[in-house]
Amino acid sequence: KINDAAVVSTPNDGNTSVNRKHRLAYDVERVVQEHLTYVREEISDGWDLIHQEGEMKVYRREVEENGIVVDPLKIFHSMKGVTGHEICQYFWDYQYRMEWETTLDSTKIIEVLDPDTVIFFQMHKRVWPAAQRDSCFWSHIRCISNSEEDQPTWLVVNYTTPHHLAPIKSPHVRLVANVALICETIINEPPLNIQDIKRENIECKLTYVAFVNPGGWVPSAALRSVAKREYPRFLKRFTSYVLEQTRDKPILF
Ligand code: H13
Repeated sequence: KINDAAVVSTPNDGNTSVNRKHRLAYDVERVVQEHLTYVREEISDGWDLIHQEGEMKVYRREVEENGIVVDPLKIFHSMKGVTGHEICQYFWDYQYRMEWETTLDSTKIIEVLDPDTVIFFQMHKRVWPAAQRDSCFWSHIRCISNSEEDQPTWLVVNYTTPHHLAPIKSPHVRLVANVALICETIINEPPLNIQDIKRENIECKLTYVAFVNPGGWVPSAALRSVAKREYPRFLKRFTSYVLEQTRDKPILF
C-alpha cells in the first residue's frame, strides 16, 4: 500500500501531519516501501558472498541487461557504539559526504523537496574503467517506528531522477541507481533509564542494497572487479568515520 506522503513520519517532525507534498512524494513512498518489503529477504540461490570481513558480509548476484552489468549488491553489517539514526544521518547529510566518499569529485544539492528529501547532482571519479559518470538522484531519510518498545528503523534511499538543472552532457554518462541504507538499533542489556544507556550497550545492524546501472557499456570483468573492491572499501571507511565522529558526542537515538 502506498501511504499518503503527507502524513508519514519524518525525523524532523515526529508523526505530525503536515501538508507539504512535493512532486516526487509518491515516487519516494513507493521506493521506500519496496525497500522495506525486501530488506528482510534471506540470501538465496544466485547470491554470492564476495567479501567478508569481521561482521561485514558483501553479497552480489550477477545480472546483465542487454550486455550491461547491473549486478544487485547487498551488504550486511553490524557494529557496536552507534545508532541507526547516527549512521543514516551521516550518510544522508551532504556536509559530511566528501569526508568519507572516495569515489566522488563533487556533490551538490540542486533542490530541496522537503526537510528530509533533497536532490543531489554528483560527479563520480573515474574509478569506472570507462567514461566519467555523473548522477542525479533524490535522497530521502526516514524514521519508522515499529512499536513502543523497539528502537525505530532508520533508512536512507537514493534514487535516480531527471532534473532540468542537471542535463546529461556528453562525454559524461549518467549512472542509474536505486540504493538504500537501512538500520536497526539494538540496545543490549538495557538499563531502566534511557539516560543511562552507554555507547557500549548499543549496536546497529545495517543493510546496504545497491542496484546500479552504469548507464552504458563497461567491460564486465573490469566493472565487477571495481565493484568488489570499492563497495567494501566504502562501507569500512564510512562506518569508521561515523564511529570516530560520534565517539564523544551524546547518543542520537
Ligand atoms: O552509496 C554511496 N554513496 C552515495 C552518497 O554519495 C551515493 C550513491 C549513488 C551512487 C550512484 C548513483 C546515485 C547514488 O548512493 C556509496 C557508493 C560506493 C560506490 C562504490 C563504487 C562501486 C563501483 C561499481 C559501479 C557499478 C556501476
